[in-house]
Amino acid sequence: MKLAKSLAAVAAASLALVGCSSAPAATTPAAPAGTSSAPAETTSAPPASGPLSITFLPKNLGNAYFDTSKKGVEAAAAAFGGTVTEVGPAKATPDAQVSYINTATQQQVGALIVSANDKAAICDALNEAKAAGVKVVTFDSDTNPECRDLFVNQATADGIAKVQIDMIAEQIGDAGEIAILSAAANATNQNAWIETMKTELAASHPNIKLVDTVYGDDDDQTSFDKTAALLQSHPKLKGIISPTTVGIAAAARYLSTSDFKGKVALTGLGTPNQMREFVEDGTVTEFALWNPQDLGALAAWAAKALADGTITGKEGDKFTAGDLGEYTVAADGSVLLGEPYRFNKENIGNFDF
Ligand code: RAM
Repeated sequence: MKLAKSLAAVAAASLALVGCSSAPAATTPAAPAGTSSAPAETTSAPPASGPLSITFLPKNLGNAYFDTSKKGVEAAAAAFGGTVTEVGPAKATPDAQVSYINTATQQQVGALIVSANDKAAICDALNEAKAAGVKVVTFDSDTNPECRDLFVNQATADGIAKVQIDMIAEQIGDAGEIAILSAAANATNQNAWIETMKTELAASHPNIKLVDTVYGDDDDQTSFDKTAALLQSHPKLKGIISPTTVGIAAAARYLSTSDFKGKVALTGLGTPNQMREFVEDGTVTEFALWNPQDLGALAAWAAKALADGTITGKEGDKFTAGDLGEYTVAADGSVLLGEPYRFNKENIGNFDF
């Protein structure tokens, strides 16, 4: 059921992306977008006045996944009357985001929406931003919880780990050597998923052996080269899991013209647009993701609710995220988008992101 719901939501959003309007597939009736809620009772928080200015800070620029997330942030901001500026480093290194955070603080923006390259390295800068009244929403890749007001999570670590282990197990007959091609070595999200994947392997797949984990730094060329190196150093490799949209696309490109095509399985997390040709040419059978546009939109609505004082980020706080419906803040100040969804040759044609 969840998958069906998720499919509808992803398909609806992708239709929106190509410009067709469609009925929202959200699970709950959407509240009218842009209704300004009653101002928060007078507290020490700075009052919300004027349109919300948002600084959007991805791990790095030039990643299609974050380009799609940004569309969601912009669509939400257009609905509630806010502005969005994207800034970000060229490389996804631990402290490369600090200077952008400091600038946003100096500019006294209303909110910062950030996917963290490191859970601790940007904390001082974020705490200064918060002290200056900027609402800090992490999305996609979190910091330590005390450094932000809210984390907008794409799916549970358990769900993301399990879908990837299930897919590789199905694709290699539940036995043999596998490796992981990850993003940057400090990425909070990938590291959490990798830990959970190891637990899942140990618990349920005694005949699959994880022989290596390498890091492509969410850089296309580095990921491509690391794929070649993995295949060289592990001649018995039966499969690769790449839990990053940059990594899986680069690995697929390498495999597609190599002798390993069809012999070494590749799965993980990818965007349908980047993976389509490799599903169609038989390099990849199945991979997974959530909808990055919805994730961006949810982060923007969360920032708006924080700025308005509708929520403070504590467990049980509720807010409406436009057409996506109502969300409740869980423990650790996180908000969950949904479940990962699997893409394969039967359904990939329905998606455009
Ligand atoms: C890359 C980034 C991002 C991650 C996706 C799956 O685009 O590493 O943080 O969530 O892959």
